[in-house]
Amino acid sequence: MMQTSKVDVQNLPTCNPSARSNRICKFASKRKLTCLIYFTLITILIVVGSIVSFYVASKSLKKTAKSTSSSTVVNKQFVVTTVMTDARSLIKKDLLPLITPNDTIYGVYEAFMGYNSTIALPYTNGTGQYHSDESPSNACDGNIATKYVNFGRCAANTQICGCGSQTGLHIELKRSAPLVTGFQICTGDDYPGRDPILVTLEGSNHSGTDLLVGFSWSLIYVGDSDLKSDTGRRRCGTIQMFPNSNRYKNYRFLILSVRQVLDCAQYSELQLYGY
Ligand SMILES: *[C@@H]1O[C@H](CO)[C@@H](O)[C@H](O)[C@H]1NC(C)=O
Ligand SMILES: *[C@@H]1O[C@H](CO)[C@@H](O)[C@H](O)[C@H]1NC(C)=O
Ligand SMILES: *[C@@H]1O[C@H](CO)[C@@H](O)[C@H](O)[C@H]1NC(C)=O
Ligand SMILES: *[C@@H]1O[C@H](CO)[C@@H](O)[C@H](O)[C@H]1NC(C)=O
Ligand SMILES: [Ca+2]
Repeated sequence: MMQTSKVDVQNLPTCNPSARSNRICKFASKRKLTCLIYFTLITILIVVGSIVSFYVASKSLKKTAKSTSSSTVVNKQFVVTTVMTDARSLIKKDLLPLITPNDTIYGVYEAFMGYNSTIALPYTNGTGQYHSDESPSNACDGNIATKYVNFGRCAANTQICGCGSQTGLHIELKRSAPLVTGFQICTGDDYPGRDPILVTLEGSNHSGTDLLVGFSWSLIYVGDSDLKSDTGRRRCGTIQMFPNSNRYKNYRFLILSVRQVLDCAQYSELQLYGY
């Protein structure tokens, strides 16, 4: 759950009224209650999504999972877990890292799965920008010592519920449309509160400015980043695997929530895995 203990939620600064309204949060800083509702809704969404995708995965993978088909007395949860483990160990050994430093990366904000996004620019007045020394390409340079910092619609040093969420990047891959079946993200050098916790991954075969339009994107994954328990700075979560049968040329990775109410989201690396 969200940790808000270090932030006085009653006395959060008010939001910039000129900024575009947040589709799911509506500037939840106004009230602690609204903030709680925001995160409760997201949590429900993730739980339902996870259950559905695990159910679908277990159906489609049952044929290949010989070890479980012979079991007679097993509860459903056990079958699902075992099938997924088998599938993961089969898939993982041939996985390729798909992003290279030659790929084109665009930072975005005001971005939510299925909706339009806005291109983020280098930090000027601190609103809707990424840090000029900590640009989107830092997330895909293969170097854990460099990070990508995005303030979303917030100004630096504000602490408003939702800062850093609805930020991210989209990538135009140089390679021909791969099948992505996993991703991995790594933490930055400081502020555990900025770590992405819930994330989304979408794919698209559109190009150019169409990639800023929500309809261009199809959802591939919504859920955990695997950074929920903080294992330290400049550390990577395990590869998060998911069922997917659609190849795409371009990918959009967005943050739904970060660990704490702070001014931004940050991560040192994002890698996609597949074939
Ligand atoms: C990046 O592009 C350069 C120049 O086209 C090429 O030499 C290099 O092999 C590419 N690197 C990767 C990792 O694809
Ligand atoms: C920040 O800069 C952007 C682009 O230069 C501008 O559109 C926006 O109004 C500015 N915001 C504030 C709060 O000054
Ligand atoms: C999304 O972008 C498209 C193309 O610019 C625009 O026509 C549409 O109105 C936008 N939708 C929203 C909800 O802003
Ligand atoms: C995207 O394009 C690639 C080839 O460019 C194609 O193989 C793939 O099926 C397309 N994806 C979808 C979902 O249509
Ligand atoms: Ca990096």
